[in-house]
Amino acid sequence: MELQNLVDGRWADGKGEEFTSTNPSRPSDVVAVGALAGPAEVDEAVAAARRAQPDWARTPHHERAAILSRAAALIDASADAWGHELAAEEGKTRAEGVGEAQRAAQILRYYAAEADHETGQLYASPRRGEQILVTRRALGVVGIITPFNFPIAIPAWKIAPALSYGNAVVWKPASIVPLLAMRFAQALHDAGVPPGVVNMVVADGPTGGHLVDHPGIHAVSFTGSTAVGQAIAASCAARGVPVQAEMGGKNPAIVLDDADLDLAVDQVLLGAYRATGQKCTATSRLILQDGIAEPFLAAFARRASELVVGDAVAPGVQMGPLVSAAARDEVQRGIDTAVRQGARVLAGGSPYGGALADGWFVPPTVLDLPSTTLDVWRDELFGPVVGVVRARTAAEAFALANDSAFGLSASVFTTDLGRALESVDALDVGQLHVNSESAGADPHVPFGGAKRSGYGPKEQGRAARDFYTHTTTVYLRG
Ligand code: UN1
Repeated sequence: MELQNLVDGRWADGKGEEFTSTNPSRPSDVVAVGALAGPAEVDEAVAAARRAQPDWARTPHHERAAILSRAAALIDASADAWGHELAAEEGKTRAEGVGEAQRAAQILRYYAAEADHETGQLYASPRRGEQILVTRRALGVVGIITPFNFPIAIPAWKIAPALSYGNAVVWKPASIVPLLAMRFAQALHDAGVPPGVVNMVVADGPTGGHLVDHPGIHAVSFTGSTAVGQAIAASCAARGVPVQAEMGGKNPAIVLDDADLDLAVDQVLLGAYRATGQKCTATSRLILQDGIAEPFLAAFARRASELVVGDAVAPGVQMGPLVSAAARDEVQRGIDTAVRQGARVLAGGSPYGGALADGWFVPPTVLDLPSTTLDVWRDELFGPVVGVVRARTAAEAFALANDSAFGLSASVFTTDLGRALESVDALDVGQLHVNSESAGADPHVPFGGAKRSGYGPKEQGRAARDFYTHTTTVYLRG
């Protein structure tokens, strides 16, 4: 597949550096090849978006919604094919890829339905003959920067609300997954998004910086690493540009001594190892209350070792590779450092030999930690690695969970409603899953993190409307 960019409704070759995306399960297989976009194309895209946006905002919301619904139908119809391509380019399993495509369609339908909802409020006025009306308007042109790990769902949950509420978009997807980005942009284009309303530039980080710093941009939405998110937030804040940054996580799963053991094992496996642990919401810290710790760990380590790891597109495979050689090396280094610092390997831990040695695979890994001072307990490691500590009481478990720079998501496993409610009070996180895995997000409710996991307004649901619009308060007299 030839890598191209969509600017002002036209597909064109990039003018930047040559780039090849490959299949992380079989890195000699090329997925897409071409030239990246550079700053000049970002300038063209921003100019096109600025030209197109006023008319898009004046287009009746129901017409914009109909386009989003058409895009959803196109994606649903392609979900199987896209799921396969996603697995081949990104490394999550085919089933997860299909699920992600369907999720993108669901998100588009949610924001299409926004056309049927109220858009403002009417207040009484203290003055005779006056009403006060609060209306919403689009921000203008939004710069959108998305990560590799959800190449269509995360773009959908940023681009769909941006478009539904009347904004135009310049989108820079992660350059490592350009094929799925092109598929998504093409679906929007085919559904009837007018030229210039959605522009996609596949580019490297510095060109992304050019987009963030562009004077023509009215807001920025970013998902990715904490370091990049904080730099983007600082740059936007300095210029007074609204910004939302969804960043890293170090998400705990707490298993209390009254938990349903089988359920907890099943769910923590999903949270830790689906998508090869490459989710900001993945479980990477396991806090086990004394009493349940040993039976839980025995079952969990065995099940982790039994997961079927292999080519992400192959039937029956439960975990694919990491996205790149660099990602694989970083995760393996993190495991090796943990072992040097005293961690005991209960599952995984060492690189694969044999057929899997050629791809970017790391085994599902469980590390029993001597203390919470280890790097693997503190720093995000974007991969299938879980560190385990024990707690005497529920209160101690909650305190260990909160002792983190991050606050994205957490799981608590208990059959005691009182303890579940205690966890709601205790845990400083954006998403709390009681008796379910730490990942997952529905389109109609807020998503985002506390502390270093998030900056600015949250995403999705009403929160998305609040971010992608601002209010005009109209003092109305006849
Ligand atoms: C999910 O848990 O299904 O980049 C979504 C991420 C998050 C999205 C997680 N922003 O992993």
